[in-house]
Amino acid sequence: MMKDSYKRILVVQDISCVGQCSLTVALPILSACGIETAILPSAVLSTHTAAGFHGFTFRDLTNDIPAILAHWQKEGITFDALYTGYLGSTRQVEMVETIMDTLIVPGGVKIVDPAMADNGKLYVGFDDEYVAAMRRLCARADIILPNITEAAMLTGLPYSEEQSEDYITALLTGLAGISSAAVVLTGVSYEPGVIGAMSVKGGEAHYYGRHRIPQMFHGTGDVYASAFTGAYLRGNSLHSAAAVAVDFTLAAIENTVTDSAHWYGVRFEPVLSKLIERLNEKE
Ligand code: PXL
Repeated sequence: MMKDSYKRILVVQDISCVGQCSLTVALPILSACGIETAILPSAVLSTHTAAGFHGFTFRDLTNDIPAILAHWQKEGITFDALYTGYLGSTRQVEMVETIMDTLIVPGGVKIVDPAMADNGKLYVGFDDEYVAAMRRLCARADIILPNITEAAMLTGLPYSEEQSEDYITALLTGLAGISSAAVVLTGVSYEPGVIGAMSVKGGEAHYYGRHRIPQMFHGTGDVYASAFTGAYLRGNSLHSAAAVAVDFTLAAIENTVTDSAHWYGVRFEPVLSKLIERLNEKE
């Protein structure tokens, strides 16, 4: 890899100590992609909040963030890119806006995964106020990575399990109304047995789908967003990074289906080498 392609990204999301999501996924994937990764943990949880674990702990780190940002500013620390995911509070969303204004180099890409909902429902702990704040954050991003549920909530359209081309077009039109960001819409399935991502930039839309594994897995949104971010920062176009991330997420799922005891996340680590090889091939 050429030295000047080495980038430092700031990732803002929670530490779910156990459960293969958020920072325990983003850090290894971005490191594998050859990107220096700095973190701002939004909260510390004993596990993720999804079904399966019970009675998770939640330490909101919102009050620690102003002093951390002030220190970084004093040190003159800046970042080439920003990637945000699950945030701990509505107030944190506003703090991320401050980060966008003060700590990201001019021209640095700002990627927002509005990680807050799936399967038609908000994650435990989020409310309409958080959705409204996330809508404002998406308006300030360069690239947003919603799933279908998040796109419906951001645009105020009803959530539909039926995904006609008209419905996807309506979601994309709605998103264009709230943000001029490029969009990678995940979980798009136009025909049974095929699922993938629709990437849209400057009026040009690409769909990339692969065979669907008929089972739900937790944490795949974070695996997808992290692989997308890594591939994009390594110089792939939006459409190509969206496809690289579909293939990587599918490989991680395929590496998990055979292990029925592994219900809480996907076993992505053993397939990281495939992602590394794929990114190296292109250079
Ligand atoms: O994968 C998204 C995510 C991130 N962080 C926490 C979560 C979830 C999804 O449920 O609970 C804490």
